[in-house]
Amino acid sequence: MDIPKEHLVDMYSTMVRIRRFEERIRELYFADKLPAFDIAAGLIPGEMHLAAGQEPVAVGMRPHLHAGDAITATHRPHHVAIAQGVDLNKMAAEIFGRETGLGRGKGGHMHLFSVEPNFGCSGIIGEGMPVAVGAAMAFRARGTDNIALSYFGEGAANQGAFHESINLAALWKLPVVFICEDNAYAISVPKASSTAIPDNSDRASAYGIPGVLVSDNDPVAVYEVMGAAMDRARRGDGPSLIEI
Ligand SMILES: Cc1ncc(C[n+]2csc(CCOP(=O)(O)OP(=O)(O)O)c2C)c(N)n1
Repeated sequence: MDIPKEHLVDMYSTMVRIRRFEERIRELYFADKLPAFDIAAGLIPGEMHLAAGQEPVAVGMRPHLHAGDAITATHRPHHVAIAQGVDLNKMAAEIFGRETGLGRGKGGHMHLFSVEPNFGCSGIIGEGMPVAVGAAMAFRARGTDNIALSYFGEGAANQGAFHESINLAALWKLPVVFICEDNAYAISVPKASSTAIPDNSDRASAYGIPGVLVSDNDPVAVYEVMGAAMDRARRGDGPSLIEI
């Protein structure tokens, strides 16, 4: 596939921006928490979920995104938020619990909400899927060509919200793309001990929608697969399920 050079540069530079941002967050997160790990201590009290290695999953959609598209992400949200263009300073302020943060410092790193661009995430596993379906319904009702993207972990694919959201989106041919980020573990639970089949993308056929597996974390492959799924949703042909 011929990919415009500016798309490759954009994806690469965004992956570097994500990695740099998260490396710095990691350093500052551990400040004053060690030697005996104290989760309540330091500049960022509480949990921290970073996405090192998952940058390609986030950046592949960027060149296909339109202004006004909605994205929902997970408790591991920074890479997707940065890839959509959420304000880095307000996002960092939120992570540090500052009044100048996206949610006035009340939400912390798992609860980043932005109106422009249209982004949300949650510490509740599977929460973003029905929200994306709702956004897609709103886009259809308003007659826009906007679409919704819903990112979730492979652990979330065993939630009831996964079935309910994909079934309804498929039935009503809503403009949504469901993206399962398979990092092999639901925090500490191996995929093979929680999921009956190896690939969640195979579950798509149960809902009558396309299911695509990107098995090698390659940003160019993600770009191609996301482009096709996002075009399909924008044309009104309904949702897709992609596992990366
Ligand atoms: C509804 C709900 N149940 C349980 C939890 C506790 N929990 C937090 S992270 C996690 C595993 C998530 O795994 P996955 O979706 O694969 O994402 P990953 O952390 O691997 O990126 C669980 C069960 C939660 N946050 N929400």
